[in-house]
Amino acid sequence: MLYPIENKSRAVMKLDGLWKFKIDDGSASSEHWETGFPDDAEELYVPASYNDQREDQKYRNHTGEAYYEKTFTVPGFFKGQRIFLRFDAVAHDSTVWLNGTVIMSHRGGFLPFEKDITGLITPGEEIRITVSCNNRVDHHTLPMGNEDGTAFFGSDNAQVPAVQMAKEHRGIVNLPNFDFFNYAGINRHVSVYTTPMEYIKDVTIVPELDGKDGVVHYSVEISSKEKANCHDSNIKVEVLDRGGSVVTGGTGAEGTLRIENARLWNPWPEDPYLYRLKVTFGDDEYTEEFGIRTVEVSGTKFLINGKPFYFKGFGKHEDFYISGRGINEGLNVKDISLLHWIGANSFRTSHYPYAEEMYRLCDREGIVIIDETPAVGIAGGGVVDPYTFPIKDYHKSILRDLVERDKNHPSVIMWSMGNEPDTENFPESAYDYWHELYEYTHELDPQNRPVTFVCCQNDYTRDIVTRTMDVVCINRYYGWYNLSGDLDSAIYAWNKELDFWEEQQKPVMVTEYGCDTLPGLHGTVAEMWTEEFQAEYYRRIDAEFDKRDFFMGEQCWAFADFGTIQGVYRADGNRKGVFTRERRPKMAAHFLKGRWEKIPNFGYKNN
Ligand code: E8X
Repeated sequence: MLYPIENKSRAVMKLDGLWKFKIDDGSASSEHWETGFPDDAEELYVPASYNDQREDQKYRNHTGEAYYEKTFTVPGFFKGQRIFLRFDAVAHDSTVWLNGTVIMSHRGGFLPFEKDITGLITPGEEIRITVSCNNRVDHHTLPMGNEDGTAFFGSDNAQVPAVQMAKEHRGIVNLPNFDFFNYAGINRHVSVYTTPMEYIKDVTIVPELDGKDGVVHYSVEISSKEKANCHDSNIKVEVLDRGGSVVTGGTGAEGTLRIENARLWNPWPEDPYLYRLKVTFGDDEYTEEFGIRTVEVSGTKFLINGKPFYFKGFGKHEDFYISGRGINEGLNVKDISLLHWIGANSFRTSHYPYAEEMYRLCDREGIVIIDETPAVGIAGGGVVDPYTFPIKDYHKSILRDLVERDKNHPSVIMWSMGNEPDTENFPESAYDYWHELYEYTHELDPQNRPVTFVCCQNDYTRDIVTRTMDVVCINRYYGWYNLSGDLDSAIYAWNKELDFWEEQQKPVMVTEYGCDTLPGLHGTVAEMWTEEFQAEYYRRIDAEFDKRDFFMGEQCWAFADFGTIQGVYRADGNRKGVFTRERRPKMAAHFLKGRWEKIPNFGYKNN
C-alpha cells in the first residue's frame, strides 16, 4: 500500500486534531453510537494513545472497546477525484462507520488500512466518521495476551497461577504477555487523500549492483481492470537524482533501468544517497524514494553492498509521555539525532512495525532497520504448546501486509518475524511454525532480504529453529535476570554460549542485552540498578564480542526507558534505557559513544 503523498495529481487532508471520544461501557451498540455520540463524550487528541490523556483509571487501564467520532467536510473541489479514507494504525482491532454505516474493519494495531469512499460521499457535504477500537489481547491477537495461566513473562503476570486469570476476571483485566504498556487508540494519522479516477496502485523497486552500475527492476500496478501489460506506454517511469535531474527512464508496467556509475545508499556516516522513481500513468503521478543497495548473508557475514556490516544500536519502542504510542515526528527526529550522536547505525522496530514516517526518515538519515512484526508473546509458560494457538494464518497476513508496506525502503535490511517465542519447550512445533513463515516471508519480499526471528534466552542446545534462520538474533540477560549482578559469571555464560554459536557457522548478533538502571543512582562499586553497573555491564560484555569474528552486531536493550504494565519488576516502566524516557543520556551512553565511534560500519570483523 503506497504512502499518501501530495503532488500535482494527489491531495492529502490529515484529520489530526480533537476527536470526540468515549469508552464503551457496554451501551455503544444498543445506543447506536455510530449514528451520533452521547452528550457526555469527551475530547481527545488524535493521533495519540488515549490512555494517558486524562486523569482517569478508566482511560489508563481500560480493556475492551472505545469509540471515536469526527465530523468534517471533504472540500467540494475534490469532486471528480477518487477519494480514500486511510488509517495509518489503530490499536488494535477496529471498525469504521461512515454516516452510520460500517465501511471497514481491521485486525491488528500497527499497519495501515484504507477504503475507497468515492461513491459513498458527496464532496462539500459534512460527513461523520465513527471508529471503534478494541485493545483486548489474548491467544488470538498479536501481540499476545495470557489466557488460563499461560503467562510466559510480562512483569508480575509471569507464572501467575490460573486463579488471577479466572473467567470472571477475563474481559476486565488485560493480561499482556509482553513487556510494554498496551497503549491503544488511534495512534497514527487518519487522512483523506485523493488520486485521479484511474491511478497508480503500487510501485515495487528492486535494486541490484552490476559493477559500478545500479540496475533497477521496477513494476507498477495500476487501477484499471485489465492488468497493464509490460509494454503499456501509458505508464512512464523516470529516475531522478538528488538534484532532480533525470538519470534514466522507460515505459511500461515492468522493466529494468540502468543507472551508470550509480551512487550507492550506504548507512550513516557514509552517504545514504537516494534516487527517486517518478511514475506517471494517465493523469496520475507518484514519486517513490529508493536507494541502490544490496543486502545478503554469506557465511558468517552480513553484507550491505557486498561489504561486511557490523550492527551497532538498539531495540526501541514508540513510546513517550502523554501521547503514549502516538506518532511523534519531533521525537523521531530527536531519536535519530541521538543515534548519530552515540555512533549507532541501526535499530530493531521492537516489537511491532513503526509508523511509516520513521522508515522514510531512516532512508534519508542512513539508519539501518530490522523490521519486526507484532508477534511477541508466543509462549505458554513452558506448559502449553503456544503453536496450538489459532494464530498462524493471522501472523502470515501480517507478514504479507508488512512486506507490502515496507518493501521499497533501503533502510529495511532484514525482517524479524517475531520476538522471543517459545523455541525450547516445544522445539518441533516451533520449527514447523517458524519455518513455514520463514519460507513465506522470503517468497513475499521482492528484494529477498534476510529473514529471522529474535530468540529468547533459553537452552540453546534444545532449540532447533533459531540456528536455521539467516541470522541468529539472540536476547540475553546474563548478569541481570540470571547470574544477577555477577558479571564474572555472566562473562563465563556468554563465552560458553558463544562457543556453541561459533560451531553453527552462522552470522550471530545480540538483539537485546541490558540491565535496569535508575538515572542518578550511583555507587563506588558497580552494583545492580546503578549507572556504574550499566556502563560496566556493557564494557565487560562488549569486550567478549570483540573476540569473536562471527559476531556481527550488538543492539542494546533498550534505547530509552519506556512505559510498561505496573508490577513488582517495574518501577515506573522498564528502566533498561541507555537514555531516559525524556532522552537524557545515562552514564553507559557515554561509554557506548566512545566505543561505537571507533567501530566502523564495515570490515570491523576480519572474517
Ligand atoms: C526485558 C525485555 C523486554 O522488555 C523485551 O520486550 C523482551 C525482555 C527480556 C526477556 N525481552 O525484560 O527487559 C527476559 C527473559 C529472561 C531470561
